Amino acid sequence: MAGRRTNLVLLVLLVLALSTGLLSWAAGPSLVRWLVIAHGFTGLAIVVLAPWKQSIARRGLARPRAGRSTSIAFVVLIVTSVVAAFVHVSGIVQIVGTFSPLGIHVATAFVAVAFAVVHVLQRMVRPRATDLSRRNLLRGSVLLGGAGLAWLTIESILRATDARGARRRITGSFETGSDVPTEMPVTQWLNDTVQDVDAESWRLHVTDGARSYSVEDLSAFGDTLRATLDCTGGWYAEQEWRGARLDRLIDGAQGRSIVVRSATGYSRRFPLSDAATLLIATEVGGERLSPGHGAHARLVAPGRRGFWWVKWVTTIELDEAPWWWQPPFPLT
Ligand code: HEM
Ligand code: HEM
Ligand SMILES: Nc1nc2c(c(=O)[nH]1)N[C@H]1C(S)=C(S)[C@@H](COP(=O)(O)O)O[C@H]1N2
Ligand SMILES: [Mo]
Repeated sequence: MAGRRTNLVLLVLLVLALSTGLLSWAAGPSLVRWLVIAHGFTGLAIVVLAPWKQSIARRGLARPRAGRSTSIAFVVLIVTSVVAAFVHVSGIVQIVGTFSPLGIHVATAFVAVAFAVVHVLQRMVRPRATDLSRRNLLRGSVLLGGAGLAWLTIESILRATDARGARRRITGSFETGSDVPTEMPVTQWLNDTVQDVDAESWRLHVTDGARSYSVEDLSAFGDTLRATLDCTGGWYAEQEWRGARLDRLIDGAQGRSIVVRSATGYSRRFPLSDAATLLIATEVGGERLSPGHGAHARLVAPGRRGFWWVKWVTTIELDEAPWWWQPPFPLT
């Protein structure tokens, strides 16, 4: 019956929405645009299917049984998540941080995943070979077409009305404080706290060769870089960064990858071949970094999302592990 197929398609779309969302955070500049668009398509396809799912849900709700409250919590979370996504896309609410529309979108989507797992296990549906019939594939293309049309309609309305949403970057982020570092948000990935350390005694340690640098040493390198910090929370800022290129700090050191570690323990690992494109910054916009933005040294990682831009850097380690030997996203 048709309800079974609708549920199966929803399952595929939920998995795709979750994976394209997460992959868009991990992707580099060449892929991110396509992942964000694919994410919009899958999310909108779920919305397009809502009327069909609504009649299935009505039928299900008419027969009270175990799993009912899970299903209801799941609808509430998914609807909240999608509404928050549309608020973000429109650009009408300008909050940054945990309670930004995008923050709410992602948080409710993550919680919804847990309920989705329970819902699907409790209401398991079996795929059949005939689900891949020519007729159903045609239906699938009509659904994709519908999602594409919805996407184009939304983007055209944003452009035609010159809404703030039309000025989203390819990652979906909004410009906030470019060239005005004091207006750039201070954000942490999860639970790090701002470090406020005396500049005189502060040192950056490079483990291989046991070198260490003071703020003045780093600043004296005078390397500059214009780069865009793009937070997965949905904002970005382009700034003029100044400090020391990472390859100059580790000159001659051996290894396959570089771990850039914060005083807080937060760290990210990079391929050694990236060293010349990375900057250990001591200044932004012509001023010393503020504690919030990572004083006395923070990493500038052009083309990578904000969570790679380690703040309060105190150690740089080289070793033989490959760069991908780390959790895909920081755990603190
Ligand atoms: C957007 C995602 C989804 C939402 C919001 C949603 C919500 C609901 C709600 C509110 C009900 C009625 C209450 C109940 O019977 O538990 C329901 C029923 C059901 N759902 Fe879902 N669901 C979603 C996705 C799925 C998926 C992916 C599957 C399976 C692969 C599925 C399978 C079912 C089944 C089999 C029923 C029972 C229908 C009946 O008894 O006639 N649902 N769903
Ligand atoms: C699994 C449930 C999810 C659903 C149903 C969903 C659905 C949507 C929808 C409908 C949009 C608006 C698309 C548009 O109008 O172009 C959207 C936008 C967005 N979602 Fe999700 N999403 C989910 C999970 C996630 C996750 C887990 C992430 C991140 C890890 C994420 C990140 C984003 C981002 C960054 C945008 C903004 C894209 C833009 O500005 O064009 N989503 N999502
Ligand atoms: N040590 C440490 N560095 C960190 C983070 C963190 O939580 N801890 N958050 C990252 C994230 S998610 C972003 S977006 C940027 C934010 O930099 P800003 O606060 O200077 O704007 O710092 C990155 N560097
Ligand atoms: Mo971030």
